[in-house]
This record gives sequence, C-alpha cells and structure tokens, in this order.
Amino acid sequence: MGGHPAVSKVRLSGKETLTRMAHAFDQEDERFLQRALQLAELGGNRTSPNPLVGAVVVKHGKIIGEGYHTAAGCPHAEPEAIARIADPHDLKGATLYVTLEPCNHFGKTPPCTDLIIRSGISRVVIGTGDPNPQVNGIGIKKLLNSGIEVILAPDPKPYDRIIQAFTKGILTQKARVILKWAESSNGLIGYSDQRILISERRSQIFTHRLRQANTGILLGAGTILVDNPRLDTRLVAGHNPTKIVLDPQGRIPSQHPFFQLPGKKIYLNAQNTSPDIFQSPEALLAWLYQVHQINSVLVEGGAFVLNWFLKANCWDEIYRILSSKSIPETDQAVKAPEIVVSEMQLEIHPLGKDAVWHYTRRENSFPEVPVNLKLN
Ligand code: AOF
Ligand code: ZN
Repeated sequence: MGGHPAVSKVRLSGKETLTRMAHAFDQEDERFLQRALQLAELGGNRTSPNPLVGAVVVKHGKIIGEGYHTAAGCPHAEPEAIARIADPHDLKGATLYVTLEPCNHFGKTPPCTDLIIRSGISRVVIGTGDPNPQVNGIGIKKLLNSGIEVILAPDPKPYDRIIQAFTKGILTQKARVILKWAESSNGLIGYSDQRILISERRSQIFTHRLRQANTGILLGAGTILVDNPRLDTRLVAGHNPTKIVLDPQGRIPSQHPFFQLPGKKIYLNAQNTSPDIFQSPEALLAWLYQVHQINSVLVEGGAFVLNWFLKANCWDEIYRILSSKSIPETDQAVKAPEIVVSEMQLEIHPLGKDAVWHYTRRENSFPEVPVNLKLN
C-alpha cells in the first residue's frame, strides 16, 4: 500500500481513505488536472510571493468553470473557476480539479475550503500539497472532514514544479535563482566593450519565456553599460519581470537609457541601499524576497555577477545556451562562467542550431511537498 504512488506521500491513519485514493484517479482526472496546470501557468510572473494555481470545475464529464490565480492579492484559482459557472446549482455533485491543495486560512483572501464546502462540490482532485505551514494538510483535512472525497495526483512532480519559487520562498524566505547565459562554441559570452548576439532567434524566444516566468531579472552594471538591454518579453506573451540592477560602484550615469525603460526597476548602488545585500548572493535573495516579495530571479549576466552566484554555489537552476558558432577571441573577450559544483543533473535540449544545457540540483530540483495529514 505504502508503495503506491498515489498514496506514498500522504501520511494517513484512515486506511479506508488510502485505498480509495489509490484506485480513484483515472485518465479523465489526469486530463482535467493537466488543464488546470495549463491555466495555472497563465499566472506567469504576476503571483509572487504566491504560487501559480489553476482550477477546473467538471460536471458530467464537461468543464463548467475554469480559473487561475492571476496576481498576488487577487482571488485564488478556486473562486475564479467557481465564479465562471453560470448556474450555481450545477456545482452540486461537481468535481473540482485544482493544482494546489485549497487553502484553509485567512490571508489577503478568505479560505477556499469554506467556499468549496458551501458550493456543493462533492469531489476534489489535487495536484500537490501546499508547502505553506499554515495550510499543509489542513486544507485537505477540512475537506475530508466535511464529507468531500479528496484525491491526490499519483505523480505530484508537474504540480510541484510550477510552485518551486513559492515553495523556496515560503520555506526559506529567499528568492529562487536561475542563472542563464549564452556561450559561443569557443567558450565566450561576449566582449567587455561591445554588444554581440551569440544565440539564435529561437533561443531568444526561449529566454523571453524564462523572463515571463520569473518575477525579477538581475544584471550587473557592466552588462547595462555595454549591452543597453531592454530586458523585456517582446517575443512572447506575458509580462516583463522587475529589472534589478547591481551597481555597487555607481557606474551607470543618471541619464542612461536604462532609467527610462518601462516597468518596475530596482536599482541598487552603495548609496541607496544597505551594503549587506552586496555581501553575498544569499543575502541579496533574502532581501529581494522579504522586502520586495520577489520569489524568483533570473540572472542574465554578466560574467562577474554569474560567477558571484556560482562561486557561492548559490543557484537553483542553470540554463547555459550553447551556440554552434565561435566568435573572435579579442583582448576584450569575456570567458563563460565555470560551473564547478558536482551535485547536479544535466539535460541537453537541442534548440535550432543551439543547445540548451539545463542544470538542476540533484538533491531537490523538484522537492516533493509532503502532506502532513492526520485524520481524526
Ligand atoms: C489556493 N488557491 O489560487 C492560491 C493559494 O494572501 P492570500 O489570501 O492570497 O493567501 C496566500 C496563500 O494561499 C499562499 O501562501 C498559499 O498558501 C495559498 N495560495 N491557495 O487555495 C490559490 N494562490
Ligand atoms: Zn485559497
């Protein structure tokens, strides 16, 4: 029993419920929960510090309402989906598919469990548990105790994956960090005196997709001065991340075009912020999460900033885009950062003529969220 994937992560004392969950998740459940997953991802980089969550309400095999958490402070996925249902009577006996365990606490919004119980929904299929200690297992227990059938997805990975930034934030009070750079076939990432495009268009689209999925984008002053980047998501749908620039020596002049770029910016120099945040990448990530509610940061360069994170062994994921082209090795050429740590796994994905080398932490790239649940 304990080995069945549908139940292995749930510590339950009620055997009856365990058995039911092990057999109750079918292909239709899988399909609707995947639809909820697609919806969740529409939250892009707007929900921080909250998670991405999607929900679908199904009656007689048909979707009658869909919704997702659009932004922190806005309604949760479940009330969004329920609000789309034309006739509330349809909710009686309906199934709710939700990527994350429904909350049972008052935050900026009221508990979703109360709404679900009131609505007449009789079955709730959940992607994964909520790592928030205020919710973890308590939301599920509330539903079970009010007679609602609760099913957990046999494989929580896809649902854990979309909340990785939320999970790290809520458990460590630090932002998740993703390093990204494009590297020529001869191991260079650019020049210290001029802008150069190393990757091809498909890789740029890929980069913009990363940008729309992360709350912040972080760069050093050198990259701003040399590249004059726009740091937006113009090649894809979605919103621009907050632009975070580290300039401890105050090298960027006040009339630089960076300051005219649209959207949120956090410009950090020695005068306008506490020197502590320049002490270590970990200190910076804690500050970004705790002061700005930024739970994920994409670090796009340059070499100095990337190496700062790598040397401190401070990263959650790395995207290294390898071009098939070489570029001239001048005196101004900047060498690609070196990845020295060993406890990681690597997947290589071809992308046109480039290849994306994707490094994740071996030990917990998608930490499974254990559901702490004891039934009465
Ligand atoms: C859900 N559905 O769509 C989300 C949930 O301040 P609040 O009221 O927005 O609550 C935030 C917490 O609620 C967050 O830390 C997480 O535990 C949960 N997020 N829960 O049932 C949702 N976004
Ligand atoms: Zn909720």
